[in-house]
Amino acid sequence: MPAISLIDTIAAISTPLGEGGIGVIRVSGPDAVEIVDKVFVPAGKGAGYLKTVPSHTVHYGHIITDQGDYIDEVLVTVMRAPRTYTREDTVEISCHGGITPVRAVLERVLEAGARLAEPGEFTKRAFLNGRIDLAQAEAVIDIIRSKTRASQEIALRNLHGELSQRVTEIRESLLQALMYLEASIDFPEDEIPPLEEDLGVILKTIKQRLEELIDTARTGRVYREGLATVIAGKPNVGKSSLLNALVQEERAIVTNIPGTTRDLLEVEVNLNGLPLRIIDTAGIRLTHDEVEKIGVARSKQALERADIILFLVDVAEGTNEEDFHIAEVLPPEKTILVGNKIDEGKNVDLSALFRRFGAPVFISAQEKTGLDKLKEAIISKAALLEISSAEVVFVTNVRHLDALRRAKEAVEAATHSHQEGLAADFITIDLHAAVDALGEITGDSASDDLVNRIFASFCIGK
Ligand SMILES: Nc1nc2c(ncn2[C@@H]2O[C@H](COP(=O)(O)OP(=O)(O)OP(=O)(O)O)[C@@H](O)[C@H]2O)c(=O)[nH]1
Ligand SMILES: [Mg+2]
Repeated sequence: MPAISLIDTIAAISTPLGEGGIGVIRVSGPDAVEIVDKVFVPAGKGAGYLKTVPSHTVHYGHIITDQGDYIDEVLVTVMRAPRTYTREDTVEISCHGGITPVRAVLERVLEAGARLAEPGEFTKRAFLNGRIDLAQAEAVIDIIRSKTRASQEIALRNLHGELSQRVTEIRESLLQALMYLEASIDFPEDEIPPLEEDLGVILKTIKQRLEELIDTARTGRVYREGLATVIAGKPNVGKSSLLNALVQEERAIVTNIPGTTRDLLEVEVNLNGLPLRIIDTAGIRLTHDEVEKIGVARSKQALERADIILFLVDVAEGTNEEDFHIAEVLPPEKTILVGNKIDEGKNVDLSALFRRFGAPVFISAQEKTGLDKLKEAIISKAALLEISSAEVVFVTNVRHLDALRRAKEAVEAATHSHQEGLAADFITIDLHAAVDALGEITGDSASDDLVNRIFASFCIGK
Protein backbone atom coordinates (compact mmCIF):
# COMPACT_ATOMS: atom_id res chain seq x y z
CA MET A 1 0.00 0.00 0.00
CA PRO A 2 1.47 3.40 -0.91
CA ALA A 3 1.99 5.88 1.89
CA ILE A 4 -1.16 7.81 2.65
CA SER A 5 -1.11 11.54 2.70
CA LEU A 6 -3.57 13.00 5.16
CA ILE A 7 -3.70 16.18 3.13
CA ASP A 8 -5.72 14.86 0.24
CA THR A 9 -9.45 14.32 0.13
CA ILE A 10 -10.72 10.79 -0.39
CA ALA A 11 -14.01 9.38 -1.63
CA ALA A 12 -15.62 5.96 -1.93
CA ILE A 13 -18.95 4.21 -2.16
CA SER A 14 -19.80 3.26 1.43
CA THR A 15 -22.87 1.09 0.83
CA PRO A 16 -22.84 -2.39 -0.75
CA LEU A 17 -22.93 -2.40 -4.55
CA GLY A 18 -26.31 -3.60 -5.70
CA GLU A 19 -29.91 -2.49 -5.74
CA GLY A 20 -31.08 -0.74 -2.59
CA GLY A 21 -33.11 2.16 -1.30
CA ILE A 22 -30.15 4.50 -1.18
CA GLY A 23 -26.44 4.41 -1.90
CA VAL A 24 -23.96 6.55 0.00
CA ILE A 25 -20.80 8.14 -1.35
CA ARG A 26 -18.56 9.36 1.43
CA VAL A 27 -16.04 12.16 0.92
CA SER A 28 -13.48 13.04 3.62
CA GLY A 29 -10.58 15.49 3.83
CA PRO A 30 -9.82 19.19 3.87
CA ASP A 31 -11.48 19.85 0.47
CA ALA A 32 -14.52 17.66 0.99
CA VAL A 33 -17.02 20.52 1.11
CA GLU A 34 -15.39 22.45 -1.73
CA ILE A 35 -15.29 19.40 -3.99
CA VAL A 36 -18.93 18.49 -3.44
CA ASP A 37 -19.92 22.13 -3.88
CA LYS A 38 -18.52 21.91 -7.43
CA VAL A 39 -20.79 19.02 -8.42
CA PHE A 40 -23.93 19.73 -6.38
CA VAL A 41 -26.79 22.14 -7.13
CA PRO A 42 -29.04 22.64 -4.14
CA ALA A 43 -32.75 23.11 -4.87
CA GLY A 44 -33.52 26.81 -5.04
CA LYS A 45 -30.02 27.93 -4.07
CA GLY A 46 -26.95 29.06 -5.94
CA ALA A 47 -23.56 27.37 -6.40
CA GLY A 48 -21.10 27.30 -3.51
CA TYR A 49 -23.95 26.88 -1.08
CA LEU A 50 -22.48 24.05 1.04
CA LYS A 51 -19.59 26.30 2.11
CA THR A 52 -22.10 28.44 3.95
CA VAL A 53 -24.20 25.79 5.70
CA PRO A 54 -23.82 24.86 9.38
CA SER A 55 -22.18 21.55 10.30
CA HIS A 56 -24.29 18.38 10.56
CA THR A 57 -27.05 19.54 8.22
CA VAL A 58 -28.72 17.81 5.26
CA HIS A 59 -29.43 19.44 1.88
CA TYR A 60 -31.60 18.39 -1.05
CA GLY A 61 -30.55 18.85 -4.66
CA HIS A 62 -28.83 17.24 -7.66
CA ILE A 63 -25.38 16.08 -8.64
CA ILE A 64 -24.59 17.53 -12.06
CA THR A 65 -22.08 17.01 -14.87
CA ASP A 66 -19.71 19.84 -15.75
CA GLN A 67 -22.22 20.72 -18.48
CA GLY A 68 -24.88 21.15 -15.81
CA ASP A 69 -26.88 17.98 -16.67
CA TYR A 70 -28.43 16.03 -13.81
CA ILE A 71 -26.64 12.83 -12.75
CA ASP A 72 -28.90 11.96 -9.82
CA GLU A 73 -31.22 13.40 -7.23
CA VAL A 74 -29.52 13.39 -3.82
CA LEU A 75 -29.39 14.41 -0.18
CA VAL A 76 -26.06 15.82 0.93
CA THR A 77 -24.97 15.72 4.58
CA VAL A 78 -22.24 18.16 5.58
CA MET A 79 -20.23 17.35 8.71
CA ARG A 80 -17.31 19.52 9.65
CA ALA A 81 -14.19 18.47 11.57
CA PRO A 82 -13.63 17.40 14.25
CA ARG A 83 -17.02 15.85 15.08
CA THR A 84 -16.91 13.28 12.27
CA TYR A 85 -15.98 9.64 11.74
CA THR A 86 -12.52 10.58 10.43
CA ARG A 87 -12.16 13.83 12.40
CA GLU A 88 -11.88 15.56 9.00
CA ASP A 89 -14.49 17.52 7.07
CA THR A 90 -16.83 14.86 5.72
CA VAL A 91 -19.64 15.03 3.19
CA GLU A 92 -21.96 12.12 2.54
CA ILE A 93 -23.99 12.03 -0.64
CA SER A 94 -27.07 9.80 -0.49
CA CYS A 95 -28.24 8.99 -4.00
CA HIS A 96 -30.58 6.36 -5.42
CA GLY A 97 -29.33 2.91 -4.50
CA GLY A 98 -28.18 1.09 -7.61
CA ILE A 99 -24.87 0.31 -9.23
CA THR A 100 -25.21 2.94 -11.97
CA PRO A 101 -26.18 6.02 -9.93
CA VAL A 102 -23.62 5.42 -7.14
CA ARG A 103 -20.82 4.85 -9.63
CA ALA A 104 -21.78 7.92 -11.64
CA VAL A 105 -21.82 10.11 -8.52
CA LEU A 106 -18.49 8.70 -7.32
CA GLU A 107 -16.87 9.29 -10.71
CA ARG A 108 -18.09 12.86 -10.70
CA VAL A 109 -16.65 13.48 -7.23
CA LEU A 110 -13.31 12.00 -8.33
CA GLU A 111 -13.34 14.23 -11.43
CA ALA A 112 -13.86 17.22 -9.14
CA GLY A 113 -10.63 16.48 -7.26
CA ALA A 114 -11.09 13.69 -4.73
CA ARG A 115 -8.92 10.57 -4.73
CA LEU A 116 -10.43 7.08 -4.55
CA ALA A 117 -10.10 5.81 -0.96
CA GLU A 118 -8.19 2.64 -0.20
CA PRO A 119 -9.91 -0.15 1.77
CA GLY A 120 -10.37 0.96 5.39
CA GLU A 121 -8.92 4.39 4.72
CA PHE A 122 -11.72 6.32 6.44
CA THR A 123 -11.22 4.27 9.61
CA LYS A 124 -7.46 4.52 9.21
CA ARG A 125 -7.79 8.29 9.24
CA ALA A 126 -9.91 8.08 12.40
CA PHE A 127 -7.00 6.13 13.90
CA LEU A 128 -4.22 8.38 12.59
CA ASN A 129 -6.15 11.46 13.71
CA GLY A 130 -6.34 9.99 17.22
CA ARG A 131 -10.10 9.52 17.45
CA ILE A 132 -9.87 5.77 18.03
CA ASP A 133 -7.03 3.38 18.82
CA LEU A 134 -6.09 0.27 16.86
CA ALA A 135 -8.23 -2.16 18.89
CA GLN A 136 -11.20 0.15 18.44
CA ALA A 137 -10.59 0.30 14.69
CA GLU A 138 -10.54 -3.49 14.59
CA ALA A 139 -13.84 -3.50 16.52
CA VAL A 140 -15.38 -1.58 13.62
CA ILE A 141 -14.67 -4.43 11.23
CA ASP A 142 -15.83 -6.94 13.86
CA ILE A 143 -19.17 -5.14 14.09
CA ILE A 144 -19.57 -5.26 10.33
CA ARG A 145 -18.71 -8.96 10.20
CA SER A 146 -20.54 -10.11 13.35
CA LYS A 147 -23.01 -12.89 12.73
CA THR A 148 -24.83 -12.95 16.04
CA ARG A 149 -26.28 -10.28 18.27
CA ALA A 150 -23.95 -11.39 21.08
CA SER A 151 -20.78 -11.04 19.00
CA GLN A 152 -21.93 -7.66 17.77
CA GLU A 153 -22.41 -6.50 21.38
CA ILE A 154 -18.88 -7.57 22.28
CA ALA A 155 -17.48 -5.73 19.28
CA LEU A 156 -19.47 -2.64 20.18
CA ARG A 157 -18.03 -2.66 23.70
CA ASN A 158 -14.58 -2.92 22.19
CA LEU A 159 -15.39 -0.01 19.90
CA HIS A 160 -16.28 2.02 22.98
CA GLY A 161 -12.79 1.21 24.19
CA GLU A 162 -13.46 -1.18 27.06
CA LEU A 163 -10.76 -3.62 25.99
CA SER A 164 -8.37 -0.78 25.21
CA GLN A 165 -8.96 0.69 28.65
CA ARG A 166 -8.15 -2.59 30.40
CA VAL A 167 -5.01 -3.02 28.29
CA THR A 168 -3.94 0.58 28.85
CA GLU A 169 -4.35 0.27 32.64
CA ILE A 170 -2.11 -2.79 32.69
CA ARG A 171 0.40 -1.05 30.44
CA GLU A 172 0.50 1.98 32.76
CA SER A 173 1.27 -0.21 35.80
CA LEU A 174 4.09 -1.78 33.82
CA LEU A 175 5.41 1.63 32.80
CA GLN A 176 5.44 2.78 36.42
CA ALA A 177 7.43 -0.25 37.49
CA LEU A 178 9.77 0.33 34.56
CA MET A 179 10.33 3.98 35.44
CA TYR A 180 11.19 3.04 38.98
CA LEU A 181 13.63 0.34 37.89
CA GLU A 182 15.32 2.55 35.32
CA ALA A 183 15.68 5.33 37.86
CA SER A 184 17.17 2.85 40.32
CA ILE A 185 19.85 1.98 37.77
CA ASP A 186 20.94 5.62 37.48
CA PHE A 187 20.34 6.98 40.97
CA PRO A 188 20.91 5.79 44.53
CA GLU A 189 17.79 4.23 46.03
CA ASP A 190 17.13 6.95 48.61
CA GLU A 191 16.87 9.58 45.87
CA ILE A 192 13.94 8.07 43.98
CA PRO A 193 10.34 7.88 45.18
CA PRO A 194 9.58 4.30 46.23
CA LEU A 195 7.04 2.07 44.51
CA GLU A 196 3.63 1.89 46.13
CA GLU A 197 4.04 -1.83 46.61
CA ASP A 198 6.81 -4.37 46.45
CA LEU A 199 7.84 -5.04 42.83
CA GLY A 200 7.09 -8.74 43.23
CA VAL A 201 3.52 -7.95 44.27
CA ILE A 202 3.07 -5.49 41.41
CA LEU A 203 4.27 -8.03 38.85
CA LYS A 204 2.02 -10.70 40.31
CA THR A 205 -1.03 -8.46 40.04
CA ILE A 206 -0.16 -7.53 36.45
CA LYS A 207 0.20 -11.18 35.54
CA GLN A 208 -3.18 -11.95 37.07
CA ARG A 209 -4.86 -9.17 35.15
CA LEU A 210 -3.31 -10.41 31.91
CA GLU A 211 -4.51 -13.92 32.68
CA GLU A 212 -8.03 -12.66 33.32
CA LEU A 213 -8.09 -11.07 29.90
CA ILE A 214 -6.59 -14.13 28.20
CA ASP A 215 -9.23 -16.30 29.89
CA THR A 216 -12.03 -14.31 28.29
CA ALA A 217 -10.86 -15.46 24.87
CA ARG A 218 -12.58 -18.81 25.10
CA THR A 219 -15.94 -17.21 25.72
CA GLY A 220 -15.03 -14.54 23.21
CA ARG A 221 -14.49 -17.18 20.55
CA VAL A 222 -17.82 -18.82 21.36
CA TYR A 223 -19.64 -15.53 21.06
CA ARG A 224 -17.90 -14.78 17.83
CA GLU A 225 -18.21 -18.15 16.17
CA GLY A 226 -20.99 -19.86 18.10
CA LEU A 227 -20.61 -22.96 20.26
CA ALA A 228 -19.99 -25.92 17.96
CA THR A 229 -22.78 -28.33 18.92
CA VAL A 230 -22.52 -31.61 17.04
CA ILE A 231 -25.41 -34.07 16.79
CA ALA A 232 -23.91 -37.55 16.65
CA GLY A 233 -25.26 -41.09 16.58
CA LYS A 234 -25.74 -44.11 14.39
CA PRO A 235 -27.88 -43.85 11.24
CA ASN A 236 -31.62 -43.27 11.50
CA VAL A 237 -31.79 -42.29 15.20
CA GLY A 238 -33.28 -38.91 14.23
CA LYS A 239 -30.25 -36.56 14.14
CA SER A 240 -31.51 -34.55 11.18
CA SER A 241 -34.99 -34.45 12.73
CA LEU A 242 -33.45 -32.98 15.89
CA LEU A 243 -31.58 -30.32 13.93
CA ASN A 244 -34.83 -29.32 12.23
CA ALA A 245 -36.66 -29.24 15.57
CA LEU A 246 -33.99 -27.07 17.21
CA VAL A 247 -33.84 -24.55 14.39
CA GLN A 248 -37.62 -24.72 13.79
CA GLU A 249 -37.15 -25.11 10.07
CA GLU A 250 -36.94 -28.05 7.69
CA ARG A 251 -33.26 -27.60 6.93
CA ALA A 252 -32.02 -31.20 6.80
CA ILE A 253 -33.45 -34.02 4.73
CA VAL A 254 -35.21 -36.59 6.89
CA THR A 255 -36.12 -40.06 5.60
CA ASN A 256 -36.54 -43.49 7.14
CA ILE A 257 -33.58 -44.74 5.06
CA PRO A 258 -30.48 -45.16 7.24
CA GLY A 259 -27.59 -43.18 5.75
CA THR A 260 -29.68 -40.26 4.52
CA THR A 261 -27.29 -37.52 5.66
CA ARG A 262 -24.01 -37.64 3.78
CA ASP A 263 -22.44 -34.30 4.52
CA LEU A 264 -22.18 -31.93 7.47
CA LEU A 265 -24.93 -29.38 7.74
CA GLU A 266 -24.42 -26.38 9.96
CA VAL A 267 -27.12 -23.98 11.17
CA GLU A 268 -26.80 -21.10 13.62
CA VAL A 269 -29.30 -20.67 16.43
CA ASN A 270 -29.46 -18.52 19.50
CA LEU A 271 -30.29 -20.19 22.83
CA ASN A 272 -31.14 -17.54 25.44
CA GLY A 273 -28.37 -15.36 24.05
CA LEU A 274 -25.94 -18.26 23.69
CA PRO A 275 -25.00 -18.56 20.01
CA LEU A 276 -24.82 -22.15 18.81
CA ARG A 277 -23.71 -23.67 15.54
CA ILE A 278 -25.71 -26.88 15.37
CA ILE A 279 -24.02 -29.42 13.15
CA ASP A 280 -25.88 -32.41 11.77
CA THR A 281 -23.64 -35.30 10.79
CA ALA A 282 -23.83 -38.52 8.81
CA GLY A 283 -24.77 -41.44 11.02
CA ILE A 284 -21.60 -43.25 12.05
CA ARG A 285 -21.41 -46.91 10.96
CA LEU A 286 -19.22 -49.25 8.97
CA THR A 287 -20.17 -48.80 5.36
CA HIS A 288 -18.94 -49.76 1.91
CA ASP A 289 -20.69 -46.91 0.18
CA GLU A 290 -17.96 -44.52 -1.01
CA VAL A 291 -19.96 -41.34 -0.42
CA GLU A 292 -21.19 -42.42 2.96
CA LYS A 293 -17.64 -43.36 3.97
CA ILE A 294 -16.54 -39.78 3.36
CA GLY A 295 -19.55 -38.57 5.33
CA VAL A 296 -18.61 -40.78 8.28
CA ALA A 297 -15.04 -39.48 8.18
CA ARG A 298 -16.36 -35.93 8.26
CA SER A 299 -18.61 -36.76 11.20
CA LYS A 300 -15.56 -37.93 13.12
CA GLN A 301 -13.67 -34.74 12.28
CA ALA A 302 -16.63 -32.65 13.43
CA LEU A 303 -16.62 -34.53 16.74
CA GLU A 304 -13.00 -33.57 17.31
CA ARG A 305 -13.82 -29.89 16.92
CA ALA A 306 -17.04 -30.02 18.92
CA ASP A 307 -17.62 -27.93 22.03
CA ILE A 308 -20.75 -29.90 22.89
CA ILE A 309 -21.94 -33.26 21.53
CA LEU A 310 -25.55 -34.36 21.51
CA PHE A 311 -25.30 -38.16 21.44
CA LEU A 312 -28.56 -39.44 20.06
CA VAL A 313 -29.88 -42.94 20.63
CA ASP A 314 -33.22 -44.43 19.58
CA VAL A 315 -35.06 -45.48 22.74
CA ALA A 316 -37.94 -47.14 20.87
CA GLU A 317 -35.76 -49.32 18.67
CA GLY A 318 -33.19 -49.90 21.43
CA THR A 319 -29.40 -49.66 21.46
CA ASN A 320 -26.86 -52.06 19.95
CA GLU A 321 -23.15 -52.49 19.31
CA GLU A 322 -23.14 -49.56 16.88
CA ASP A 323 -24.24 -47.17 19.63
CA PHE A 324 -21.60 -48.50 22.03
CA HIS A 325 -18.82 -48.14 19.47
CA ILE A 326 -19.71 -44.48 19.04
CA ALA A 327 -20.06 -43.98 22.80
CA GLU A 328 -16.48 -45.13 23.31
CA VAL A 329 -15.02 -42.27 21.29
CA LEU A 330 -17.16 -39.50 22.81
CA PRO A 331 -15.59 -37.50 25.65
CA PRO A 332 -18.09 -37.59 28.54
CA GLU A 333 -17.40 -34.03 29.70
CA LYS A 334 -18.66 -32.65 26.39
CA THR A 335 -21.46 -35.09 25.74
CA ILE A 336 -25.17 -34.97 26.50
CA LEU A 337 -26.94 -38.31 26.15
CA VAL A 338 -30.24 -37.86 24.32
CA GLY A 339 -32.89 -40.58 24.06
CA ASN A 340 -34.99 -39.89 20.97
CA LYS A 341 -38.32 -41.27 19.71
CA ILE A 342 -39.78 -41.34 23.24
CA ASP A 343 -43.21 -40.95 21.55
CA GLU A 344 -42.94 -44.60 20.51
CA GLY A 345 -42.26 -45.80 24.04
CA LYS A 346 -39.08 -46.80 25.79
CA ASN A 347 -37.75 -50.28 25.14
CA VAL A 348 -34.18 -49.88 26.26
CA ASP A 349 -31.98 -50.05 29.30
CA LEU A 350 -29.64 -47.06 29.16
CA SER A 351 -27.81 -47.76 32.41
CA ALA A 352 -24.43 -48.44 30.76
CA LEU A 353 -24.56 -45.19 28.80
CA PHE A 354 -25.97 -43.40 31.85
CA ARG A 355 -22.87 -44.38 33.82
CA ARG A 356 -20.61 -42.88 31.18
CA PHE A 357 -22.52 -39.71 30.27
CA GLY A 358 -24.91 -39.03 33.15
CA ALA A 359 -28.69 -38.85 33.03
CA PRO A 360 -30.21 -38.88 29.53
CA VAL A 361 -32.60 -36.25 28.24
CA PHE A 362 -35.64 -37.87 26.60
CA ILE A 363 -37.10 -36.18 23.57
CA SER A 364 -39.18 -36.73 20.51
CA ALA A 365 -37.61 -34.84 17.63
CA GLN A 366 -40.66 -35.66 15.56
CA GLU A 367 -43.28 -34.52 18.08
CA LYS A 368 -40.98 -31.73 19.33
CA THR A 369 -41.30 -32.73 22.98
CA GLY A 370 -38.55 -32.57 25.62
CA LEU A 371 -36.73 -29.83 23.68
CA ASP A 372 -36.86 -27.33 26.55
CA LYS A 373 -35.14 -29.85 28.84
CA LEU A 374 -32.52 -30.43 26.14
CA LYS A 375 -31.91 -26.69 25.78
CA GLU A 376 -31.46 -26.41 29.54
CA ALA A 377 -28.97 -29.27 29.41
CA ILE A 378 -27.03 -27.50 26.65
CA ILE A 379 -26.93 -24.26 28.61
CA SER A 380 -25.66 -25.98 31.76
CA LYS A 381 -23.05 -27.84 29.72
CA ALA A 382 -21.90 -24.51 28.34
CA ALA A 383 -21.71 -23.18 31.90
CA LEU A 384 -19.49 -26.13 32.84
CA LEU A 385 -17.22 -25.14 29.98
CA GLU A 386 -16.96 -21.80 31.80
CA ILE A 387 -18.68 -19.94 29.08
CA SER A 388 -20.57 -17.15 30.72
CA SER A 389 -21.88 -13.85 29.56
CA ALA A 390 -21.11 -12.20 32.91
CA GLU A 391 -17.82 -10.73 31.68
CA VAL A 392 -17.88 -7.27 30.21
CA VAL A 393 -14.75 -7.38 28.12
CA PHE A 394 -13.90 -10.23 25.80
CA VAL A 395 -10.82 -10.82 23.76
CA THR A 396 -12.11 -12.06 20.41
CA ASN A 397 -9.22 -11.12 18.18
CA VAL A 398 -6.39 -13.62 17.63
CA ARG A 399 -3.90 -10.80 17.22
CA HIS A 400 -4.84 -9.35 20.61
CA LEU A 401 -4.70 -12.76 22.24
CA ASP A 402 -1.23 -13.37 20.86
CA ALA A 403 0.00 -9.99 22.15
CA LEU A 404 -1.51 -10.64 25.61
CA ARG A 405 0.21 -14.02 25.79
CA ARG A 406 3.55 -12.51 24.84
CA ALA A 407 3.07 -9.80 27.46
CA LYS A 408 2.31 -12.43 30.08
CA GLU A 409 5.40 -14.47 29.18
CA ALA A 410 7.55 -11.37 29.44
CA VAL A 411 6.10 -10.52 32.86
CA GLU A 412 6.79 -14.07 33.98
CA ALA A 413 10.38 -13.78 32.85
CA ALA A 414 10.72 -10.46 34.70
CA THR A 415 9.23 -12.02 37.84
CA HIS A 416 11.73 -14.82 37.60
CA SER A 417 14.69 -12.40 37.29
CA HIS A 418 13.34 -10.42 40.23
CA GLN A 419 13.03 -13.53 42.40
CA GLU A 420 16.54 -14.58 41.47
CA GLY A 421 17.75 -11.17 42.63
CA LEU A 422 19.19 -10.29 39.22
CA ALA A 423 20.19 -6.72 38.35
CA ALA A 424 17.48 -4.26 37.35
CA ASP A 425 18.63 -4.31 33.68
CA PHE A 426 17.54 -7.91 33.36
CA ILE A 427 14.09 -7.09 34.60
CA THR A 428 13.65 -3.96 32.50
CA ILE A 429 14.36 -5.80 29.24
CA ASP A 430 11.39 -8.09 29.82
CA LEU A 431 9.16 -5.32 31.07
CA HIS A 432 9.89 -3.34 27.91
CA ALA A 433 8.88 -6.38 25.86
CA ALA A 434 5.61 -6.59 27.81
CA VAL A 435 4.88 -2.89 27.36
CA ASP A 436 5.52 -3.18 23.60
CA ALA A 437 3.31 -6.23 23.24
CA LEU A 438 0.41 -4.43 24.93
CA GLY A 439 1.09 -1.34 22.83
CA GLU A 440 0.56 -3.44 19.70
CA ILE A 441 -3.05 -3.98 20.76
CA THR A 442 -3.91 -0.31 21.11
CA GLY A 443 -1.49 0.85 18.43
CA ASP A 444 0.80 2.73 20.80
CA SER A 445 3.69 0.62 19.62
CA ALA A 446 2.43 -0.90 16.38
CA SER A 447 4.66 -0.73 13.31
CA ASP A 448 3.42 0.99 10.13
CA ASP A 449 3.49 -2.38 8.50
CA LEU A 450 1.14 -3.89 11.06
CA VAL A 451 -1.19 -0.90 10.86
CA ASN A 452 -1.29 -1.14 7.07
CA ARG A 453 -1.99 -4.85 7.17
CA ILE A 454 -4.89 -4.39 9.55
CA PHE A 455 -6.59 -1.69 7.50
CA ALA A 456 -5.99 -3.50 4.22
CA SER A 457 -8.41 -6.18 5.42
CA PHE A 458 -11.24 -3.64 5.70
CA CYS A 459 -13.87 -3.10 3.07
CA ILE A 460 -13.79 -0.22 0.64
CA GLY A 461 -15.68 2.80 1.88
CA LYS A 462 -15.23 2.04 5.60
N1 LIG B 1 -41.47 -41.82 15.99
C1 LIG B 1 -40.45 -41.00 15.82
N2 LIG B 1 -39.76 -41.04 14.67
C2 LIG B 1 -38.73 -40.21 14.51
C3 LIG B 1 -38.34 -39.28 15.51
N3 LIG B 1 -37.29 -38.58 15.08
C4 LIG B 1 -37.01 -39.06 13.83
N4 LIG B 1 -37.87 -40.01 13.48
C5 LIG B 1 -37.92 -40.77 12.23
O1 LIG B 1 -36.74 -41.51 12.12
C6 LIG B 1 -36.31 -41.58 10.75
C7 LIG B 1 -34.88 -41.09 10.62
O2 LIG B 1 -34.80 -39.72 10.94
P1 LIG B 1 -33.59 -38.80 10.52
O3 LIG B 1 -33.77 -37.53 11.22
O4 LIG B 1 -33.43 -38.78 9.05
O5 LIG B 1 -32.42 -39.65 11.17
P2 LIG B 1 -30.83 -39.41 11.05
O6 LIG B 1 -30.25 -39.80 12.36
O7 LIG B 1 -30.56 -38.05 10.56
O8 LIG B 1 -30.44 -40.48 9.97
P3 LIG B 1 -29.13 -40.52 9.01
O9 LIG B 1 -29.00 -39.19 8.35
O10 LIG B 1 -29.47 -41.59 8.06
O11 LIG B 1 -27.97 -40.87 9.87
C8 LIG B 1 -37.30 -40.75 9.97
O12 LIG B 1 -38.26 -41.58 9.40
C9 LIG B 1 -37.92 -39.85 11.02
O13 LIG B 1 -39.24 -39.45 10.71
C10 LIG B 1 -39.12 -39.27 16.73
O14 LIG B 1 -38.88 -38.48 17.66
N5 LIG B 1 -40.14 -40.15 16.82
MG1 LIG C 1 -29.61 -37.37 8.91
